[in-house]
Amino acid sequence: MFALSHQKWWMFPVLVFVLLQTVLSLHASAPSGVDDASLLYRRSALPDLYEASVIELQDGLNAGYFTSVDLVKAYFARIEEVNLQGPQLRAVIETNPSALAQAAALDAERQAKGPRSLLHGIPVLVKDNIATVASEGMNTTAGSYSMLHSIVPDDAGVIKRLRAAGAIILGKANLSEFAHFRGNLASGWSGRGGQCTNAYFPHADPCGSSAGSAVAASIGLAAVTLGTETDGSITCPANQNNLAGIKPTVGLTSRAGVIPISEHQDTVGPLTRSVADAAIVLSVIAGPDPNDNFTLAQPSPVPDYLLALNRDALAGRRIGVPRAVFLNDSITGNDPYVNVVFEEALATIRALGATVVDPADLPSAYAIAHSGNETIVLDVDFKIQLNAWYESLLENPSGVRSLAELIQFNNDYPALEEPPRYTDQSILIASEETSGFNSTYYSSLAYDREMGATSGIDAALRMYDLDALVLPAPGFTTTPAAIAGYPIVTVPMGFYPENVTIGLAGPETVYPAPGVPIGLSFLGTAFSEFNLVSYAFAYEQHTHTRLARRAYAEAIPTTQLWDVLYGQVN
Ligand SMILES: *[C@@H]1O[C@H](CO)[C@@H](O)[C@H](O)[C@H]1NC(C)=O
Ligand SMILES: *[C@@H]1O[C@H](CO)[C@@H](O)[C@H](O)[C@H]1NC(C)=O
Ligand SMILES: *[C@@H]1O[C@H](CO)[C@@H](O)[C@H](O)[C@H]1NC(C)=O
Ligand SMILES: *[C@@H]1O[C@H](CO)[C@@H](O)[C@H](O)[C@H]1NC(C)=O
Ligand SMILES: *[C@@H]1O[C@H](CO)[C@@H](O)[C@H](O)[C@H]1NC(C)=O
Ligand SMILES: *[C@@H]1O[C@H](CO)[C@@H](O)[C@H](O)[C@H]1NC(C)=O
Ligand SMILES: CC(=O)N[C@H]1CO[C@H](CO)[C@@H](O)[C@@H]1O
Repeated sequence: MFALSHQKWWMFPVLVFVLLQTVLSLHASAPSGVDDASLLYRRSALPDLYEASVIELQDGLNAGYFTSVDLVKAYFARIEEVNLQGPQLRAVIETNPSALAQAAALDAERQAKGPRSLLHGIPVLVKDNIATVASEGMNTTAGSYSMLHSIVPDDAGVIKRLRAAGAIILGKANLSEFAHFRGNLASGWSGRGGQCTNAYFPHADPCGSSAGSAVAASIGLAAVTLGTETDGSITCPANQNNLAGIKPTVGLTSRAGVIPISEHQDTVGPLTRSVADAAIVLSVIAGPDPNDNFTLAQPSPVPDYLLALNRDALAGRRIGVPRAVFLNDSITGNDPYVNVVFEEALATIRALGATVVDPADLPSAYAIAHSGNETIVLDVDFKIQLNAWYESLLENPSGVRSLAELIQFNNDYPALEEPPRYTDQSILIASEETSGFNSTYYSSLAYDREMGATSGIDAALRMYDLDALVLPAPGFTTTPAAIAGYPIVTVPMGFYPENVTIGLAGPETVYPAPGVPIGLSFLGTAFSEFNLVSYAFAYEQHTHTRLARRAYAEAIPTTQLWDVLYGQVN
């Protein structure tokens, strides 16, 4: 079945909701001299930015109800409301000083020639490890002061694709510094950005490393956002912030211009409020890039992932549950409630016509749980690739030109990079101690491939004749896909109950906590995103879990397009 009719269908409840809000609050903000009926009509045509989909925004832009300039102003105001004021979510590190001018140009182009794509004039926030040319006004730092004011040689490959599609880069999102490859630090903390926190419970862990991207998407600080994953950094924040997230196959989306951990595992993907939005973004950012040769091996052409949005996609499919290790709380460390909601999700998947094959264990499950080979590969790759990153910078006022100098820089500027309780840089040090590619490295790399793919995900898919695997998103779920370079698509599954035992996640953050979201992940073989997106969409459309719970009141920004069009925001 086809995508757009469904999107119209599920827009309906949102429009009713907006209409109700309108009726309730119209008199409070109606400008004088405009009659109520016409205002009611105009206001009801505006999407609520907390939940607005790309299609709704695109419809409003095409209908002339608002412009991209209005959208950028509204999102800027929303960022300001909750980022440093209010609950200080610290989701956004900086905003784009050129965004309004870009929006105006894209508005004019829409008037003259129509939209270039579904992302024309749509504001996108990207993780601060994704490069944007400095002339535009923003830094690219992975959250580290060692790269402040540095000049990158070019836009990242995914940024070039976003710009070509007409998207507006709204700003840079906070992250776990160096994509959580610095030390034993709380998720969502960076020297430049401070501690990002979750919008579903005060001071809750946002998970990382794409923490700011996820928190921003969860409460509508941008239409959609981009994150990166090496092992868990898109799927875990998607899971913990009530979002759809796609961790693409390594080599589907370009890593050129992305501050690296490892070319063997890094990948760029969307974090969005719906699977449809994620499919729209992936369709734009996927594709070959001569500057990242891993992308040259992908199947051609890039699928139109919108065609995967089929509500009935799970009917007749065989979905496996790799129970050993991945559903064992004493190994995953998950709160027992995760498995409670997961069993309910399995019942839903069965009810949608799939055969749930349970268990469908990975032959390599225990080997993966006990292996240290992933760390060996990442430590070696990071040093080589980060050194190359510093060398590639056209200018770097901090003077840092290598990993060794980064470690020294952090120690030299403790007020910036080693404030109390955020001092650890043990991963940087372990990586610095490696000595390049040798036989240990190559055998670890081969072992990872074997455990993740051949004796792992691919073995289970083949042995049980499966279309995909399914697991709760938190815990150990991401590792087989990480070491195999395989995709994961995550969707909202549930929320921790009010009586969950609150745990500590970091010096300023808690997890689990009441109301914090829990996600469901679909896993598959290389380049199976199209099918995984379809299963995630079917599950999402029949559960609508995201809509069952909103962020806590103070974490919800109040500025709407209405305030830009007729109110105080300008
Ligand atoms: C980088 O960040 C600094 C400090 O926030 C800011 O002053 C500057 O305009 C930003 N952009 C560039 C390109 O340095
Ligand atoms: C990419 O190019 C490098 C050399 O520039 C080569 O060593 C590597 O094997 C290539 N990788 C792929 C996946 O083509
Ligand atoms: C879960 O893991 C623990 C620790 O490795 C092990 O003792 C236990 O037998 C496992 N449980 C199951 C059901 O496999
Ligand atoms: C890495 O994998 C090899 C098998 O190739 C295994 O013998 C070794 O113990 C593993 N290393 C670590 C650190 O786990
Ligand atoms: C390879 O290098 C690592 C450090 O990067 C070292 O621990 C390991 O012993 C080396 N292996 C061999 C076979 O020399
Ligand atoms: C929370 O409440 C539910 C019933 O509402 C109960 O089944 C569960 O055991 C309680 N959990 C804790 C940790 O108290
Ligand atoms: C856009 C924004 O709010 N940026 C802030 C991010 O955090 C840094 C460090 O606290 C502030 O200096 C920025 O103003």
